[in-house]
Amino acid sequence: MKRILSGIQPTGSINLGTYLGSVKNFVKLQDKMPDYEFFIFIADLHAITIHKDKQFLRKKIKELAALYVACGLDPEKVNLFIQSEVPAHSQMQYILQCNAYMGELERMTQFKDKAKKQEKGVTVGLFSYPTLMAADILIYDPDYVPVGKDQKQHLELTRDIANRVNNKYNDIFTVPEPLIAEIGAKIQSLTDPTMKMSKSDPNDKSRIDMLDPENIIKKRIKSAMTDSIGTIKYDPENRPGISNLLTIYSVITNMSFKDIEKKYEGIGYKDFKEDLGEIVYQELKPIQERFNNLINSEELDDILDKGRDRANQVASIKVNKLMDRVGLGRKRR
Ligand code: ATP
Ligand code: LTN
Repeated sequence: MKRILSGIQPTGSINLGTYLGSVKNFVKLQDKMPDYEFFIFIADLHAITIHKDKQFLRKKIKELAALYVACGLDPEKVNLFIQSEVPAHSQMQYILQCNAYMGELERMTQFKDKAKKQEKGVTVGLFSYPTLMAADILIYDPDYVPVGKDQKQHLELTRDIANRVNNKYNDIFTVPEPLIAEIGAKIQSLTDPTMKMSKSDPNDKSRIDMLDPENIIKKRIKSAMTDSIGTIKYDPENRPGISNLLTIYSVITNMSFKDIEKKYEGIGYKDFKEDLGEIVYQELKPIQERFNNLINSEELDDILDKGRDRANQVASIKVNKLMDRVGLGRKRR
């Protein structure tokens, strides 16, 4: 059976950018591609590449799990699991590190951006992060990996490593394709529309979190940065602010930019923003209700147990196979 795999780091509260650029897309794919086996995980090992408080990390892992399900991922169709509960990810990472070069990792723009922000020094984990991501992926032989645009470079590196290991060890990996949504692959910050909406942005006003209450959701949209032109027109190069709001509108309603522009001809930002605030709130409200029912439920633990068991089953076979090809230990029987 063909496979699709992706993951998100539990580094903070999930925001509208991650939801529209990533989770909503997983849900669409799960329904559109019933012939594929899905693996969607919580990348907690990735989260500790930059120090996290223990209580905070535990809380965010659980929250992300509940949000996945609340957003519509169906545990009957998707294996949902926590990365650190599948030891093969770390084992596989080590072997891949021995097939990746310092120069390749030094070129990663996410590493360069994040390294700049570290006051207490850059960990080796942050540097080698893309090899863990390659391990996450290659273990499961997925055909497709749905991600936002910012992960494209990591996917390209994963493909390079896969090809290199395939040449050395007799075609052991499927070389995966990224699946990047045409619209919504990059939702920008509400306060600086030239930057992506990110959970690690210190300015809370830059984003809408999935669990934000109605008044905050509407306030954030109302105060989102636009320009002084005043017309509702999609033009990301010259008018990133209003274009970002149009993107959010379009991904949620499935309306094309042209249709939205037509609907708001002669109407100003104030009314448009009021409508958009309501649209975002109506999208998030049922998700928040489901989240509240799930977060402390046994059901959630059962889902994660089942996902972990299936992931371990697939992953341990793969890592043992690679260890045999490399010549590690004694031949496995
Ligand atoms: P951090 O800020 O901690 O680096 P992040 O929010 O940038 O985290 P993740 O939560 O790990 O990143 O991203 C999960 C998925 O969501 C990835 O596929 C990523 O490409 C996508 N994503 C994250 N932010 C956005 C955004 N603003 N627009 C579209 N997709 C996004
Ligand atoms: N690096 C990704 C999260 C991530 C991931 C993965 C995505 C870790 N492992 C494997 C897809 C496949 C991020 O920061 N968004």
